[in-house]
Amino acid sequence: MTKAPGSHQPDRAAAYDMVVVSNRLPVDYEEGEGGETRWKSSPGGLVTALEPVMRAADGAWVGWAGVADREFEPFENDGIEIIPVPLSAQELEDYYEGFSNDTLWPLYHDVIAPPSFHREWWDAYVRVNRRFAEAAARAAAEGAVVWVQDYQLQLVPRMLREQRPDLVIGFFNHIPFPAYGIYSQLPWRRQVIDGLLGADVIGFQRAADAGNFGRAVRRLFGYTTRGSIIEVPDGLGGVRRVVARHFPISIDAAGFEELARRPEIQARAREIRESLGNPRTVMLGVDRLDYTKGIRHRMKAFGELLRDGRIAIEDATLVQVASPSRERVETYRQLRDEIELTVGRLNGDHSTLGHQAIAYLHHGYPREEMVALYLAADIMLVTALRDGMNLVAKEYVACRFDLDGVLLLSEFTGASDELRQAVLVNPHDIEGLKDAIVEAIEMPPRERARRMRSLRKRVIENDVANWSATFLETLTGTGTIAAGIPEGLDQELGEVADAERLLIALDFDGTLAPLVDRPEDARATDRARAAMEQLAALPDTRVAIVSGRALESLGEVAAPHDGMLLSGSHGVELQLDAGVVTIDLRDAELAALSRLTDLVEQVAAEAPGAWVEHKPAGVALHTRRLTPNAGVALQQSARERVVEAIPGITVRSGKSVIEFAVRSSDKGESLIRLRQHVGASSVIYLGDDVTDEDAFAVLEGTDVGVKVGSGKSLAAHRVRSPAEVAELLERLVELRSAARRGPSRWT
Ligand code: GDG
Repeated sequence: MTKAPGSHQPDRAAAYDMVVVSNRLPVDYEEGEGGETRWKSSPGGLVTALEPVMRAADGAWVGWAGVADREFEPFENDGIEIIPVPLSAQELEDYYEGFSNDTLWPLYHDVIAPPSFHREWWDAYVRVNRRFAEAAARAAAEGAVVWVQDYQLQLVPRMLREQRPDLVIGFFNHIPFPAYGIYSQLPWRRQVIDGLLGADVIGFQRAADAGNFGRAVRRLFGYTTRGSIIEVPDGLGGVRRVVARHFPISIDAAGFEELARRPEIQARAREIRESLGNPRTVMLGVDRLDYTKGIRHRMKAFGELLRDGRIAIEDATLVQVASPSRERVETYRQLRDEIELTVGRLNGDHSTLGHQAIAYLHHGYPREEMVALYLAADIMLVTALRDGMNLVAKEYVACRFDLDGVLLLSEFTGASDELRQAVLVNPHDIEGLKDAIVEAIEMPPRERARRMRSLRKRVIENDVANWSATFLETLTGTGTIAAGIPEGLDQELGEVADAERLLIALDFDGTLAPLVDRPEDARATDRARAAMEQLAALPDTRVAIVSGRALESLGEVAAPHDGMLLSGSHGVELQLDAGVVTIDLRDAELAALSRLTDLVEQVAAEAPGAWVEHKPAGVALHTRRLTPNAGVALQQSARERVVEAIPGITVRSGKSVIEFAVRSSDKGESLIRLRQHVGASSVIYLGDDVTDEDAFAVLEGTDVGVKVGSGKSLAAHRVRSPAEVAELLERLVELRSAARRGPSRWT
């Protein structure tokens, strides 16, 4: 390999707090006229999203420069350190074109094309993944966050963790994850999953992808999964909790809209329409030339509509941008031939001298031209047979600030989970597709505007900055939380308020009640109390308080009204409609409890200000009145003494409290029992403490989890403080009352 110098020599001792690892770097290599190295930024959505985070966090990007058999020194580009990883021409063939694009890509897209399995491709995949992992390990500072991108690098998380257990590791899969029946064809199915499980958070596009992944983990490894949590043995007798969840990616919506509002781009859009002969309807497809995109299906539907006379050639043109892609992979060459044959036939059959049926463009275009095309198109055709997300659909919507245009969207795209107001289609159903195209052509302007307004709301709210912030927040637990109820949460509350039977479960201290020095002084805010009473009075609606406090203490501070369900001592005690259910301790547990009580009382006596709370199956040592350092030291000493004296004891740390229990139970188990008791079809859970994570972990499909305050969390939403909790409950009263006017459906 030849070596070329970068634009500057970095300090090799430099270490970065945030490292992104992806197959391709966000810059393209170009050779200057005199043979010198030049770099051109390639401004994709991921770069736009991560740039501010990377600059603020002293970030580095590890990836391949796009040219084989060359080595480049690291260099700085726009405030981000670029660390190129070299690939030989042979590795490019085996790791990238072979294993990534001819094994994994077709397999993960539901075998639309047959995947090829070759052992030498796999060997190259392992080798190259190791090289990326080593480069990232060298670049990362102590405790840094490393975010690995996409299917080409699935082994990197495990390899990184083995070298650098101090790192916080995230992974995001941009393409689908298939059902087990398909995934299991992969000869290296265990190694790939094991590679991914090296991460702390594994992100997918759709909830269905995360579900497929969880099932594969259970089938292949037998690990326990609870909601989005996978319990992975840590090799030391304990478990590491890995989060596998959906984080639907998005685009720089404001950036696209800004381009769309430029007068010169609007002029260009008009020019495009004119050059097509000003047909009544311009239809557009924009895709990498890939067999997953359903380009042939849309052409077939369009061709038949012309043939059957449902569309006249003077009235409609299909513009198809098919940007060149993976041209060295045989399946892609064949696809190009087939598509070009289809375009030729269709144009031959239907075009006239004045009107062309399909304008087929096998080029890449600058983003400005893409935006002009989006503005020129009355109908955007996204007919993918399988697509992780499909950003083109979101880009079209972001550009249509004029509220015109119809998005026709395949239900096999990730985007269709969010963009419900599009005209949704099954691209395999050619008759259905034809009807949908005609429906789109004939859709009245008011209906177009109504749908586009709602689509735009979704794309603008969940833009790519939001996506990366949500992912990183789950990974690291940091981020600032604004006052009030975030838009996305409000929308989900609206949806869940329609549930047939709703359970609203709330933690007490720090959630309903602001934290105070003396636990006996804690009280729920007046607004929260009032809203809870109103909610509990509504049909098909139950309210529960789920606390770590013993039931007795909870009863005193929460002063629950009739009909409220209570869970105390992390689920050891439950107060359901039929009375209090407490677990009975066995003799050995009773003996352990008495020994435990003595020990913890002794520890507490050593530090003035510490106190012990007694619970049915354990004790809690509170250190809130001590200085933070003294509190930590006391908890540590208690932990050591108890664990040594009582084998098998359950230990749980909370905010300024350490708890020991002779019978383990947690808020997750408690929430499951409450859900069953109530027969709830949906659950809302709000909590602020680490012990509430067990409850978030058991939330399902349409449930809503809300973390109060900062800190690492599995909850999909966050609010700032108990004041927002009260506001949220009041909002829920409003939404649920509107949804539940009429007689109770409770049985
Ligand atoms: C993968 C997943 C997931 C295309 N032609 C040109 C051009 N493009 C841009 C589009 C869009 C992007 O390329 C394509 O993104 P998609 O999401 O549609 O599809 P994939 O390339 O398959 O991406 C996909 C995505 O990763 C992100 O996670 O959504 O499901 O398959 O931005 O505008 N851009 C320019 N000229 C072109 O000719 N400038």
